[in-house]
Amino acid sequence: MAMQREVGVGDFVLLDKIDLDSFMKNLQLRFKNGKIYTYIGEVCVSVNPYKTMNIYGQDYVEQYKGRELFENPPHIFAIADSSHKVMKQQGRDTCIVISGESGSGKTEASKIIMKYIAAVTNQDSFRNPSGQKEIERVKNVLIQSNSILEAFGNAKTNRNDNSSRFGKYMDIHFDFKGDPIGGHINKYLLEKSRVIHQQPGERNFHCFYQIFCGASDDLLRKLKLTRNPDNFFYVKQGNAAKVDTINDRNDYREVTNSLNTLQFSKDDQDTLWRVVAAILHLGNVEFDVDEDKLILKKGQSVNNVAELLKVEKSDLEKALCERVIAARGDIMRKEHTETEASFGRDAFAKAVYDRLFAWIVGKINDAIAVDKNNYSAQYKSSLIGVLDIYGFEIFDNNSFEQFCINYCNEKLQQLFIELVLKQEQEEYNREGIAWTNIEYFNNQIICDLVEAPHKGIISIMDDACKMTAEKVTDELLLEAMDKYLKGHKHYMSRQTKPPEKTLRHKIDFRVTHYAGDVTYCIIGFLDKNKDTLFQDFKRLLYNSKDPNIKEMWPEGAQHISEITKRPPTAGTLFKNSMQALVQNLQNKEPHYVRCIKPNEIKSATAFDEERVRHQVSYLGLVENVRVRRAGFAYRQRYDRFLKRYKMISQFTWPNFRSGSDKDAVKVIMDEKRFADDVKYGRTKIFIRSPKTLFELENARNDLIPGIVTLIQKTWRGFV
Ligand code: AD9
Ligand code: MG
Repeated sequence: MAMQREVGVGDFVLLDKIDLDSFMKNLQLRFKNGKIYTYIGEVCVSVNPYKTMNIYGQDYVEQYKGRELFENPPHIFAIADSSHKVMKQQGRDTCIVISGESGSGKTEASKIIMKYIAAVTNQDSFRNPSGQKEIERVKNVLIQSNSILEAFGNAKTNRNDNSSRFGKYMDIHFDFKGDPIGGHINKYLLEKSRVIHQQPGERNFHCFYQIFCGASDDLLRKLKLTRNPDNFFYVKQGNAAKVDTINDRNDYREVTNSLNTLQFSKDDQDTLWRVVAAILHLGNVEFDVDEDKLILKKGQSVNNVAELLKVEKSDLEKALCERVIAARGDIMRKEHTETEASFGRDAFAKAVYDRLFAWIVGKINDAIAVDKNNYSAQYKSSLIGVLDIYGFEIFDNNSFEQFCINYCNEKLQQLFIELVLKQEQEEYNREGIAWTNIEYFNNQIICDLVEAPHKGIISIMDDACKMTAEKVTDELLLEAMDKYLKGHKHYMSRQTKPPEKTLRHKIDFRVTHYAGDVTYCIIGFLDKNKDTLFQDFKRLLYNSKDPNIKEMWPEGAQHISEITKRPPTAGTLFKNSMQALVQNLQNKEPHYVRCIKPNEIKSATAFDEERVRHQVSYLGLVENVRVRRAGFAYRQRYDRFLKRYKMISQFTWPNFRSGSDKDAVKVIMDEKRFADDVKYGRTKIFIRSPKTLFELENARNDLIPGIVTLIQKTWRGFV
């Protein structure tokens, strides 16, 4: 036990005192000792080590495979194993929800989980070598899909060098033996504004830099690029093309390998890099006004874009400088102002990238889909869902994207509260154990502030977007928000009282999120919510001679006069996707990994107490421990309990006398005088104090050497 004290307790429920200070002390002690994982019951708290840990090798896989949580020191492998075990043994769909702020280690955790699942499956299929080969292929493509998705969906931000700029939910399907047979990825709102703009110190998506560093001279020539990203406006604004922790050249090679493995044909890969290069050239297209007429500035960029996208140059020029509109039945051409033209070009670049990303995910899904030839449509496979989203973030400038990302984190926090509490409550009810409620902050109020019909921020934004463009501005949107949300405990702007000095008049509003205050600048919200792309661009791409590009833009076939319905806004689409996601997760047995970022400087040793304390608080981890304990530090099924502790009573060891498992457990606990500290549920024993558990463990440990000797003697008798 002394040993255990030095590195802290492996499960926070075993702490003598449950408060934030004791929690922090334990977490810090463990971090300093290289123990990055600690449980709260079945929830795994993980602290980003910011260094390579030697704890994910085959030896560790063997140690955790098929074991119960309490049999080994805390590890994310145990969570993955538990999820896999439940799925395999009970045929239930499970999910692993990984949450935590930006840079806390979610994406790494999701990859570790996938590798673990790959390592423990398909080990005994020697009787069916062809099946085994197929499973190996599936495992390989599932893992390799990561490098492609990260190249196109991750970027360096000021909080994380490899920050996920899209949400990812991946289902892995398993056959009845528990071996993976395929998967499916759902992606959520890619932060496409990054394509055209980056804050100082940040980069565009990784793929843009990989191409400069990794592509062959020949390919670069075809793409009309030189090795220097500084010539391209869309990738140079952050002034951070080189990142110490990133090797773009190697990553390019890895992505190419993965593309090959995932059966992206030569033509597909050709399209992919051509579109990326076209976006780069598009960023250098500039406009001018000559005698009141909008013109394109001279240069090669437009030619390059047209050639790379395989569209007619004259069509591209037209789409950049004017648009076709339908007004009261008449079709007219309207020349852009310079501002409209720049806006149109940027919207075009963002949309092209967004569609490219969606196309890539679609192709990955084709490659990882369950093979219909091997498994019929009726085949009932079980699955594990792994959720890795963008973490809560606060920057110097926060816009619509941060608003969506932080709302997504609110939804997940809400799910955590609901499921963790609901599960506990249900368990106590099911087992017939009396239950008292624990106080905690319920962030439903913030979810409502964002998503409620009529009076939520998204709904107010949508109403503003329905007005004609000339009438409504971002400032007016803010006024409308103030009108509806004035006095809301989690909302504030300068118009609300008392005046808040740090907010800029008429352009800022603040949301008090569960994880802290975030000030959003309203400028750009309306445009980003409307997410308009002129039909001319859609038609242009639909007419591309590249069949892949054409396939990405099916709605380009529509004529402007046929478009009657306003498409749903970006905010509403995101809200709907979040609600669907939560519903999906609710139907699965959840497992949780709660990631914590130990410091802001990516250090392997620094433990920034204030920052960690803040995260522990807003994640509600101490409340989680309290709920988990709710007077009961430990609960276990009677049969499992007996398996572990039967040797401490002569009633059950060496021979079980008579009666049910529950009766036997009662006899043990009475004998050891623990009766006052336990409650007997229908199928489980609930133990109140961790001390009782320690004493049970000690009693067991004291006996084990004797038992080993006994067994050895018995065996010697045999040989
Ligand atoms: V974001 O919300 O996508 O911005 P994540 O996903 O939470 O964020 P990520 O997994 O990308 O964070 O981790 C950030 C960095 O921390 C990684 O690039 C690694 O350098 C480092 N990290 C995280 N977890 C581990 C780990 N288990 N072992 C070693 C780690 N390094
Ligand atoms: Mg991530």
